[in-house]
Amino acid sequence: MNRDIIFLLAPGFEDNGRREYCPECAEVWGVLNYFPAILHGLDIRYQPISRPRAEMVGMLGADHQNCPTLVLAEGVEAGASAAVKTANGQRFIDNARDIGKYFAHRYGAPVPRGS
Ligand SMILES: N[C@@H](CCC(=O)N[C@@H](CS)C(=O)NCC(=O)O)C(=O)O
Repeated sequence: MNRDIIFLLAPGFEDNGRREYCPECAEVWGVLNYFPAILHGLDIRYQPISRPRAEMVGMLGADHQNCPTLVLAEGVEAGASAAVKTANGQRFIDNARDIGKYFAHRYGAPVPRGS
């Protein structure tokens, strides 16, 4: 199985003089905790809070460093509802709610309510 790549910030990082977490990354982790089978299809790559996020820049370019971002595995069908963008020949989804919709499409997880 070709694995999707997901870029997330680590659960706790130092910024603004305190420890913080990224609420949107936590939303993704909430879905993964509900439906852990999705994890088999994912390659999780933690990024630093500081920019540039070298691994993301290398893959998507400097304009696409949002976390969470999911990069679709090659050849995978994205599904009609997914907000897929393209950069450097890679297809990606850069917000938590649309990543949830993609999980529903690809892995058969429930759809986020309201979407
Ligand atoms: N609309 C995005 C927003 C996510 C967001 O704001 N992520 C922050 C971290 S909490 C981020 O990576 N911002 C870009 C940056 O820090 O360079 C989503 O829903 O996933």
